[in-house]
Amino acid sequence: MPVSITGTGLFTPADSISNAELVASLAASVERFNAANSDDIAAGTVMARELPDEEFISKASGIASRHVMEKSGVLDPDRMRPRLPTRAEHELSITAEMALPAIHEALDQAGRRPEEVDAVILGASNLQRAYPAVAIEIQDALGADGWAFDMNVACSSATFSIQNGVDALRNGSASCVVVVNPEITSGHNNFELRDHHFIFGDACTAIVLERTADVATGAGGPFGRWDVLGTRLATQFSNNIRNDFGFLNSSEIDERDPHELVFRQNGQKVFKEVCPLVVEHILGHLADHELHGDDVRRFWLHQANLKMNQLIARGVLGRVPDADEAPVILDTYANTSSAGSIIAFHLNRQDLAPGDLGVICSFGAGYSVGSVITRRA
Ligand code: CO8
Repeated sequence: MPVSITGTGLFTPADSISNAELVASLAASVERFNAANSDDIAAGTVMARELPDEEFISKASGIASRHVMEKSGVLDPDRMRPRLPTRAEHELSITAEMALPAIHEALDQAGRRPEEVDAVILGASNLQRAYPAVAIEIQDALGADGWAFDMNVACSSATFSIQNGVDALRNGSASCVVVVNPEITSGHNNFELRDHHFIFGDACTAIVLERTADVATGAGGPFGRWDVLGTRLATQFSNNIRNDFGFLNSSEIDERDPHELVFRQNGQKVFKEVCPLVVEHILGHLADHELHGDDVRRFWLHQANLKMNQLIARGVLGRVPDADEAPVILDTYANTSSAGSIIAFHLNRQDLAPGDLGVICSFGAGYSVGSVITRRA
């Protein structure tokens, strides 16, 4: 049963932080930390923190700036994390708030009213709370019926939630699915260490999925209707990207280092291990559809690192792709976790012609890889 993407939406937070601003705040924080711990550092019981470098960030990652939900707290050397007002139960949660404009934009493109939605799948690395699911709160705010749930497969959450949506449409358990990926990565990034502080940014994307036979006339408008030819997911366990924040923290006997309760990674290992995994995944998925890399007009890849994307696209195409073949948005958004590949799709598909093929691909912690092969109708 054919399924189509009929709309996409994007919420971008107003606050943006340049590499220069980020490096200045971390440098001040590192100097204060090292001065406050000088005796322990001299005794070898505490590790001195190292100073960040602006040039390193742009060369190693391709990131120039990132959006965040709240900038002043992140840049305060005495805080180094966002300053978000606590909300009462009757107020809309902050992740639902960033999701709604993205969803409304996607529904407008699809030519659907909010009350026509009958499934909301929220996929994100950084779920706001244990329960009730934020997806259910969003369903309520939309005035939608049906069902809703939250899921987390780290940076691959968008493609994994798309496959869930496609499956629901195919098996008849929904008729108009919204997939939404609100990522406040700034709440779980480690802004205190130079290895991690530059990597992430905040954003939210939304996608509307429907059975092709049910699509509204003119759906997609100038962005077109995108038929889903196939989805494929894969996982392989690794501790190289890890965050031990969870519901058992307060019951654990040994107190954890706070840096274990936020994002951490062995970036070089991730780079080396994930790139070949993704290349093999995309080639295998294309081969199952009797397609090759050269048949694909555009790749909307997860946006973690520019060199990583070039290496992956080179593995699939056999040559370095240009920005038209594999668009880059991480220069101004950084790694927005699950939202990244969808931001690339949202901002870079209008110019393609009917019949053009594209691949959305996300990858990250788990490890996890997901791909969606899609064709403009
Ligand atoms: N300034 C100056 N020096 C630095 C800095 C900095 N900011 N950062 C690191 N260095 C130093 C290191 O300390 C190291 O020094 P030394 O050689 O003395 O030990 C040196 O520079 C080289 O460091 P690296 O080897 O780490 O540098 P790389 O060239 O590997 O680049 C990257 C680092 C950019 C992180 C790169 O490894 C990379 O992009 N890897 C891929 C990572 C990736 O894709 N990860 C996926 C994560 S996303 C995910 O799935 C989880 C979702 C969770 C979302 C949660 C949000 C919070």
